[in-house]
Amino acid sequence: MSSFRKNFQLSYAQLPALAPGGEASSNGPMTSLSHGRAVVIGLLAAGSALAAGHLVAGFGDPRTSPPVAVGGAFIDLVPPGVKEFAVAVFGTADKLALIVGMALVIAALGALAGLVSRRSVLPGALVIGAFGLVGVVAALSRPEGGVAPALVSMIVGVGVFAVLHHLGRGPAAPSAEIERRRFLATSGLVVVGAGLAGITGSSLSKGSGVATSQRAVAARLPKVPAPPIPAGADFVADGTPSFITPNSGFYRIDTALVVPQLRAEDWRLRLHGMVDRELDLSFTDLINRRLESRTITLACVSNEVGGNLISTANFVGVPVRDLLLEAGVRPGAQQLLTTSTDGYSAGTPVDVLLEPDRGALLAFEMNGEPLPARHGFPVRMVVPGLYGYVSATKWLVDAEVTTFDRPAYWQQRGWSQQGPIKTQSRIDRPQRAAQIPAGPVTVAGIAWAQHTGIDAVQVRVDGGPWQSAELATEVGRDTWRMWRATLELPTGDHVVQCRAIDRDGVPQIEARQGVVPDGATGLHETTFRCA
Ligand SMILES: Nc1nc2c(c(=O)[nH]1)N[C@H]1C(S)=C(S)[C@@H](COP(=O)(O)O)O[C@H]1N2
Ligand SMILES: [Mo]
Repeated sequence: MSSFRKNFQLSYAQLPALAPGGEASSNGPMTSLSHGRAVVIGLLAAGSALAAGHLVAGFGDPRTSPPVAVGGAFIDLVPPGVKEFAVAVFGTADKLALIVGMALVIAALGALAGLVSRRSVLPGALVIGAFGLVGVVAALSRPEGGVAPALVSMIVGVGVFAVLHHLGRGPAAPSAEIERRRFLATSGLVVVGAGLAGITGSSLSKGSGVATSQRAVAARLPKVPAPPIPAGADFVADGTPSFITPNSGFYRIDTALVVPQLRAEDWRLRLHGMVDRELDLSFTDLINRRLESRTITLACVSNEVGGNLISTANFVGVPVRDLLLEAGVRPGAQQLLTTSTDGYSAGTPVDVLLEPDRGALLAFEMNGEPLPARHGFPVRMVVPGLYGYVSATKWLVDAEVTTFDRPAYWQQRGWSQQGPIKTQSRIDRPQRAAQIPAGPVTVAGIAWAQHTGIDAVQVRVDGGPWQSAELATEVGRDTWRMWRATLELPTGDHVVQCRAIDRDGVPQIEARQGVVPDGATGLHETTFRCA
């Protein structure tokens, strides 16, 4: 029998001798814990459980780290409304909010485990064990599998709790001082050990080879010239974004709590389902095919009117149409169901992908670099004119031609099957609640109607007549278009609204609608003050 088990049993066996409600005292061995000590013990047990699981996950798949697996399961299980709410409140910081929330819950559970265990080790050990079990169940439910980290977490959590609990109740120490030092020293060791385990786990996870793989890909990127961006394509000096969004500033939306790590060398894609010939491609096969370079403005269906979930980049990749034609799509096929390595999926209408001039790509290059890990390395899909949720699968590993009765991730949660991007416009300057001098005021922003193009943007002040804005040089119909207008404004509060009109002469929808189920509509407006 290990000494740990012996200690555990010893402390437990002495329980009946306890005086009820007794506080920790130095001379009576095995009395009850002070509240402070109980909380410290619970927190340390929870902390070392997480650190140990994280360490084990670092040797394998970082996504099996217990809080990551639990967070991932949580994201997939919550009702869609909650996720909507989280994105609305926290925006792209929704993941950070979830992590902070989980840290608070874990700390509270740790403290609770200590507090219910002031006399006997059992209740707290059960709380920690149950909590560990949640981790195991979450790990089992994840596509990446791997329960070892969660099991180790549970065992270490319960073990550390039992050991500290035993020491914390002052077993047979010659004096209060010695007892106190022994407890502090052990707690200190636990903190250092957990810290080291956590840091080692994190650095192991980072070294999973994706950075190396990206460097190798960068060295053999085929040279496909990007379409030139004409001068005057943006009005940065007037407050619009730059025409091309740098990769570091490109908006990010996905359900992955930890960025999936997939090496180009390990990547394979099977195109199968309702096709005449299945295709099975390696990364090398992919980049050796006919390639296209396209500048595309990607937008998220969760973008509120005036929101910033929209960005533009130049992508290089293989035309999806080429692959579908080579595979031979069978009659009756409706969607291409693309799946990512973390189990996310999107369904893209096959007829859209087969349009000769659609320009859908399996992209591996973004603004001259291999795809950043956050944006889907090594391969993702991009389809001009469709919201990301129905088209832009990142960390792509499978593509199945099928029918619409196989709902993809967001369709299972009530979002629309078809996701064409709605014509929209946004005011970037003046900023909301700005104070600016009266007189000539330049209003500037962006407008988009991907795959149709923007024909005009109009602005209106304080409900007056619509006036034409000046458009920046057009780059293409698949990208946003910047606009500006200089207005003569007297002192006082003003409301400016903007409205985009697409290449077919159709103005954007003015009626307000939220983002569910197929994208927001309504006019963006900004209120500011001229002095
Ligand atoms: N694997 C995966 N791909 C995904 C998603 C996801 O959650 N997981 N989200 C989609 C959504 S909703 C959008 S808007 C785009 C965003 O791409 P970006 O993060 O590169 O801007 O990715 C799409 N591809
Ligand atoms: Mo999205």
